[in-house]
Amino acid sequence: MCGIVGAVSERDVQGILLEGLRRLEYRGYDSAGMAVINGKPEVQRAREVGKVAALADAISANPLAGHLGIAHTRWATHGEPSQVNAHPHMSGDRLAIVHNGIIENYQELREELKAEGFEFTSQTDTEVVAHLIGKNYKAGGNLYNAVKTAIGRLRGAFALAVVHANEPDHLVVCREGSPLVVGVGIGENFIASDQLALLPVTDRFMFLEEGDIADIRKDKIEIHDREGQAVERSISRFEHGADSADKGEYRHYMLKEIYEQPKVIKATMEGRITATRVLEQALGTDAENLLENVRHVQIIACGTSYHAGMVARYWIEDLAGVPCSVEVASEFRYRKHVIQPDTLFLCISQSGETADTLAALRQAKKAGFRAALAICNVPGSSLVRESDLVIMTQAGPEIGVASTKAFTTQLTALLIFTLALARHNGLNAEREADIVKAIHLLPGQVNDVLALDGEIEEMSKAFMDKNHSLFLGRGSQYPVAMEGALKLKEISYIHAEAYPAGELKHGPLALVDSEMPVVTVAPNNDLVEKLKSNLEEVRARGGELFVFADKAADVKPEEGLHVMQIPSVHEITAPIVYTVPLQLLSYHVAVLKGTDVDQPRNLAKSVTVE
Ligand code: HGA
Repeated sequence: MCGIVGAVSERDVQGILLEGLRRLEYRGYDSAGMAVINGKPEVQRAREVGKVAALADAISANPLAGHLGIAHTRWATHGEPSQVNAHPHMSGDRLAIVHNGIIENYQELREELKAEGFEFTSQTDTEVVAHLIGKNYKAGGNLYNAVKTAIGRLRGAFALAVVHANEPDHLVVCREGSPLVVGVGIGENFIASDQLALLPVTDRFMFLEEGDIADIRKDKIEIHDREGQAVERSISRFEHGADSADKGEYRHYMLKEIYEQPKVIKATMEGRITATRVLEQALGTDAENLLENVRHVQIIACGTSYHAGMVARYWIEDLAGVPCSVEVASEFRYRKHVIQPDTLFLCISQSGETADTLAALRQAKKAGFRAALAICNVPGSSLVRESDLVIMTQAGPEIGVASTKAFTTQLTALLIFTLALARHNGLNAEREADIVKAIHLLPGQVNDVLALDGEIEEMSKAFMDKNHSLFLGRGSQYPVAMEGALKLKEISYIHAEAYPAGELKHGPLALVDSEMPVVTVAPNNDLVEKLKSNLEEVRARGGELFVFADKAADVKPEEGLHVMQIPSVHEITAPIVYTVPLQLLSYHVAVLKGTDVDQPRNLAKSVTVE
């Protein structure tokens, strides 16, 4: 997704902006650009399709220099990747703007501005914002007021940074649904989509809140909230290592990555949902067109990503009413298969280089399908390059071999995708709003579960000397049980099997005795009463139960029945929240057993071989 950088300083800002863009490359993008103000009456601008290196070459051939500037890496949502669509966009030759996000009502605004004589040179929604601000500016405002008035008319998700050659000593920025941080310097200040972009110039940051608008000068930062009240946002220091590939304060990468989940789930939803709606175009310029004609979804993945796909099948059939099949890539690619007409081929892979998944995609391309959608964590990977639509998870580098944050961000992305597809298939606005609100609650709810870490560590002692275990779930929690079992196998080497709870009596119940711990996930959905009967079946055979249950599910602890209460969550988002205690359980069992948590025996992170 797009990246924004801006700077106001005594020194020339061009190098700071370019380095910032390089550091945002990981987000994925198709073009890059920069605008700088240097005392001349007009803005200097450079834009190139392709890499930041191409922009750097263009700038070294035609240098831009100045004390105030904004820059951007674009991942197109409105209009193809091209030089004319690349940011910054301008209104006249003095006002320049960079934008991350989507303006939902851009068509209507564009018509209105065209009728007033504004000329458009791009197909982007961003240029509409540029002209809207330009119009307010001409009407006699200053830049700050012009931006403030303009954002009152915008619907969607956006972070904006705006400069005007007549006001060469400040930039005006705002955020609503897309990320933006202010980097605080000494005698200079900065803004960016992500702290990482600014680490060469500062380690002090202010996080703008939704609806904030800020006036950034080299020696002053003024922020107003949505209501127009002047507000202070506290300054925090970037903790070295908190985001980069080092363990920081954590004993293992896996634990660090489990704890990063509230943050990365938030990053994955940012810019893709408003308070009540999914922004379909955040899935790609062609999303609307492609999704309108999807009649079937075929999900292909391996390992943990396969479990994410299995959860998604419940969502897709429930919310969109579209038939969905899920298969592991290594099976799919070696059997004769029938691809239904108008199938969306959905591949999920953390690395985007999983050999079996890529082979399945390439094979399916020959058989024909409507479009390919990738859910992936690595921009520029083969999977991303070879797919028509892409949703990047924003998990950041995942070092632990056993996947944790990649899984929960895949689920977040898959739920957003499902809502977009469901809207084409009759999902009403009220139900969409209900689920989108539940998505917004996820970071806080995952934090609440992380607070149970000490209790889960205590629980893990019961698994230390066991050789086998069962994991049970029903409905969309069955794949969560599968993922829990996979984590325990991978890092503690305890044999773990997952079953849909209703299958117990069809075989695995024969295994249950006091040496077989049985882990169960029990959110409060319409299957909970049935699940409770399954628990009785285990209890009656002397099996020891470890149940992660919603308070309202009313599972009472007793001899041999350990209950960990999970805060109440929406039924649809429950699989994301319930994954986290199972990750922590496996982690603590592995630590107690003294295994190599981050690099379990025989396993590799990115499975690039068949
Ligand atoms: N809608 C704008 C910005 C896209 C964006 O934020 N991508 O991550 C455009 O298409 O240029």
